[in-house]
Amino acid sequence: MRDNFQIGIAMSPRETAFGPLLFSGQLENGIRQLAQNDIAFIELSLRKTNDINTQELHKLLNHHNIKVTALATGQACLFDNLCLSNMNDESRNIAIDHLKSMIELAAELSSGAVIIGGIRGKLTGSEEDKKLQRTLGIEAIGQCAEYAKKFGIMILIEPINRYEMNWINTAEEGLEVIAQLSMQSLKLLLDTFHMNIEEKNMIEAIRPAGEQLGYLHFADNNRHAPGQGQLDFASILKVLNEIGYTGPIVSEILPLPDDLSALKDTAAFWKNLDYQF
Ligand code: LER
Ligand code: MN
Repeated sequence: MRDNFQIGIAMSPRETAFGPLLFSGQLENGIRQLAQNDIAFIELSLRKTNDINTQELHKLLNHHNIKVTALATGQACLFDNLCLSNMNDESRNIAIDHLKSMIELAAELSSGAVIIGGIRGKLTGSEEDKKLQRTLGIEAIGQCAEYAKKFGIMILIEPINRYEMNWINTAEEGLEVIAQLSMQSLKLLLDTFHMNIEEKNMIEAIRPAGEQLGYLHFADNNRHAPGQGQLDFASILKVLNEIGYTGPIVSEILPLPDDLSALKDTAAFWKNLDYQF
């Protein structure tokens, strides 16, 4: 079963107040631990493109035989106010240019995807302003997806729960935007932590995504490693099998009780998996 997927863990090369990332500021240690625990993929959450030294990272990844699934981008909106729904044209264009550099970096790292989650930015102000911000944000996502085509990079739209984001909260809303833009380079990223808050029925929310599903974040309901909470991962894996999903499944989890234990909990979850479908 686990061979159907690219199993990974999300990390941040720089120390960050953004929580669900392991080994923040200790990338070398994190990569070594991935290799030692038989996990072959990493997702990198970057605030700036120069959070990493590409050549050094290449060496490290090659040495441990680890590949990058995707670059996550939310930190730029959270900490530097680079957000795609910004009504100010100049600020929004800086955010778009930042994402274009992320797309180039993803290509350099042979990573297949760039994630658009928190970098959308929260909609603010009057209802009219919010509507405009949404329209501008969707247009910006389209520009990124267009740019990504040249590099063979996938842009992943991630629905995020209401406490962190006020547009595209559910799988259905993500699929609507993907249908609206209708671009091959756009796919859906589903995160089980957010789904547990927003979806009426997680399984029935995953099913209609079908081939549009490009990526998954696995975290349990408490944002610990899968298997450390109450979510029914057997049913989730069953529906993934039904829709023929074979992409990345990345643990985006809190470093609890500590980084290494959370990594090992993820490794154990996949090692002990004995679901037969
Ligand atoms: C990012 O992948 C995520 O899941 C969000 O919680 C970001 O705000
Ligand atoms: Mn996520």
